[in-house]
Amino acid sequence: MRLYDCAASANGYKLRHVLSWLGRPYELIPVDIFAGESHTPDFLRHKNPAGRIPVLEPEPGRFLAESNAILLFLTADTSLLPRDAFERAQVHQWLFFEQNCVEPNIGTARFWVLTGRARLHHPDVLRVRVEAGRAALTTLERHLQHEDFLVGGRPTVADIGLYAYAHLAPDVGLALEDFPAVSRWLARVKAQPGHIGALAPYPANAMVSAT
Ligand SMILES: N[C@@H](CCC(=O)N[C@@H](CS)C(=O)NCC(=O)O)C(=O)O
Repeated sequence: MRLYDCAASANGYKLRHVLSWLGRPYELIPVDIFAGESHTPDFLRHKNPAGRIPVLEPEPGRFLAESNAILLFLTADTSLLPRDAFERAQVHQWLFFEQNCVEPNIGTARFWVLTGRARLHHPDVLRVRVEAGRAALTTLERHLQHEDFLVGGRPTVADIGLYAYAHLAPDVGLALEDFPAVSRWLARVKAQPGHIGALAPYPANAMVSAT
């Protein structure tokens, strides 16, 4: 099994996290997305027509993109994906929420801030993303005030999917102290076996210069 990935990607982090949690061996194929390696004709034709990582190659010649689709594929038939249809749908609920409300806001704002792209936009553009990220954390806080994990009172792949960008919120100025139930949940997920530690920083070729 191969994972096409970039060490600075939090979408990729989800997959490295779940693969470590499940103890599944894999070959990591680094893709320099900042040098255009995910937009070559071969990558677009065979790996992901969207030109993005992460991409999983579970067997030679079959490629799957979209981090949360890959999470669901990797956890099928494991204890991280509930067998009960309703609980499974709740896992989907949180993974859709992640792609709709968390990743495009906290993830995009963080990318802009940490690579110098924030200054290329009107300040309101960044502010809107950060405030939408705050709203997403508020949603999580409301749910986690009453739950130890997102679904069914035990760790599932939903926790892995949501952990990736939620734990990075401080990078865009969203203090986790303002979200105590989210903070306790992040610590609970981090304490599970297979935790992989910090995400790599953006590489030098991701940065935009000040001039
Ligand atoms: N919704 C996708 C987003 C993937 C994505 O945005 N990947 C970024 C890195 S985190 C990427 O490959 N960017 C390169 C590009 O768009 O050219 C997922 O969850 O996998």
